[in-house]
Amino acid sequence: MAKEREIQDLSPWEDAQKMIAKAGREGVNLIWDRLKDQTPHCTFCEQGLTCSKCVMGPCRINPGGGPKKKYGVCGADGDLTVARNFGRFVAAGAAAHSDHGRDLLETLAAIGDGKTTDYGIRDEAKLERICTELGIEVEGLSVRERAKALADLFFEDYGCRSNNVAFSGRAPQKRRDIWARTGCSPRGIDRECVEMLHRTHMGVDCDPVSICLHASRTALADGWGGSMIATEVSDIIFGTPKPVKSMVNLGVLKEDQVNILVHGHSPIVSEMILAAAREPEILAKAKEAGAAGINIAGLCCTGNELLMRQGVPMAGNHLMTELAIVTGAVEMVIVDYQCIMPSLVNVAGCYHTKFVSTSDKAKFPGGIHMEFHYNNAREKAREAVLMAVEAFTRRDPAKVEIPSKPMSITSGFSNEAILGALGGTPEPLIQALQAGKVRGVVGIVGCNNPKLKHDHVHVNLARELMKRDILVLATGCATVAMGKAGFLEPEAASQAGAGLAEVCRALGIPPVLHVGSCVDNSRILHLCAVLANYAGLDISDLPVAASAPEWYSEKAAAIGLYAVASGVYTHLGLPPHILGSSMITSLALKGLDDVFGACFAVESGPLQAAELIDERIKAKRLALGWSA
Ligand code: MSK
Repeated sequence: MAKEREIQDLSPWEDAQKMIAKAGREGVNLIWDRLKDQTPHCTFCEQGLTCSKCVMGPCRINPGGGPKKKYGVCGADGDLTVARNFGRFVAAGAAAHSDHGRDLLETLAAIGDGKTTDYGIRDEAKLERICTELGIEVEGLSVRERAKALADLFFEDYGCRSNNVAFSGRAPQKRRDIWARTGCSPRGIDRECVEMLHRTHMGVDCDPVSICLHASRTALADGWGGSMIATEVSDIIFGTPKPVKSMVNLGVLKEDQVNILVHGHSPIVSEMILAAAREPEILAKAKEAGAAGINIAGLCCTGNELLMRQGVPMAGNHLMTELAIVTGAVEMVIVDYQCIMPSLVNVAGCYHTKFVSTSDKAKFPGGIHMEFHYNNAREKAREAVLMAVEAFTRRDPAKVEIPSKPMSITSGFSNEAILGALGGTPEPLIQALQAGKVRGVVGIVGCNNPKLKHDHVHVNLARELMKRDILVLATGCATVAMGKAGFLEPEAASQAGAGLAEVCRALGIPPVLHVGSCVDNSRILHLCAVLANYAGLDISDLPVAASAPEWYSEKAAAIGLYAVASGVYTHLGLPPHILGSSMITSLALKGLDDVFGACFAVESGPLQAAELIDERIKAKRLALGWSA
């Protein structure tokens, strides 16, 4: 069992610390235990210098180790090996986001074709707006016909397009010119991912820089393609978020209720679970089982989706997923895909918790698989919720510990909500930026990583940026950290610098805005484009930055790269596995600035990271002729 001091070093939060201690007492193996078992890591892998892409190898490249291991069997050197590995890493992330987007698209098409009654269009105005934006003539078309036409247009974006993905037209012309000049204009989403696999096959693209540029193109196809489609189509089907109150941390679990945690990324399953849990007949069954009700709470990004649109409380982020089950109060964890640790099946097995998977793409041996489709989702959701009700009767009260009181938060800041708060135009934000009341805008996004103290960099970086009058937009697992720290309430304006505090108070908004899940980083891209277009600038001219302080996933790498390729300076708390190549490392930290007007910075200290970001914002402000 970890000692008290060690536990405090793992996470700053009371709920996490208590559950790590409980897991220790109850013999539950956690992510930190496994990290310890895996440490020290292989230094070749850490540096991106291993290759197992063909069976002439596997090879370990030692660029400085004399001729013997300088090259892989095929002759690839360290730079090429690192580039190939990184290219595939980014493509996997782009594929994950974009395949999530495709599921939303298939649901939209099913609505259009009249093949589902479980799903419909909740935001008809947004459907019309996006159709019109993308050149679909809506006059005379029914809602279903519009849905079908939009789905067909987006399906094209996934294919063999040789022109650009539809939403890339949102980017400023100057940005699109850069993409065209550098061969990075994103074409079909699947095309870019497949081409990356092709290029990195042995004997295809042997130029590390060329591979990195294609990685940027692949990432752009995610940001302006797959992720943006996922966000916009989710809004059309499930409603565009508007400010909503909710709660966060493990205290959102209810001792007297059936607790169901939704985990993963897509709202397709979680929205149905929520709807089923609100049905009177199902609630009656829960009462019969002795429960006061059914409590749905979120984990990770499907939690963010439900929180943004429905105000459903958040139980926790990535490093809290095992710990949520350790409370002994969770009847079911129901998942779709991405960021679901396979260990959850084992942790659930230590309690009465049912672990249910729902997608044929994401099966978990030892769990229960219930396949959800657009034509059976409501029925399957009812079945799943009733299974959780039954599990409630087998809960062991002696094992239940709900460790803290929940924190209140405000969520739901879609771009529509932000622009709405500004009176329908970006002008007030541009004016506040120009006047230096808001000195800049930074997106703090992404995951947790057990190599770093849980949420420590998220919280301390955001605190420092706020003090410096920098507005923070948060997505993904970072949002939970912000909520637990109290930053997602308007009262947190008291912790901001005078200028930002004044703007927040005038608008009644927090200094950290919850803007969604990880695909919703596309909202931030879009907002940057709206600001740049309005001001007649490129995105790289704006005093904006991004940060993924505790990232771990391939998806986060794709996000970071599409941010940089879109002109947004991006801080990472940990480096990707590229340090084995000084050429790729200096391209990431410096060279990309010459290509895209933005580059990466790596820094694990929150205050140092704030300093780097602030320096960049100052430089952008001065270049615009604004005060630093
Ligand atoms: S869930 S990708 S740990 S943000 Fe989107 Fe959280 Fe990162 Fe997964």
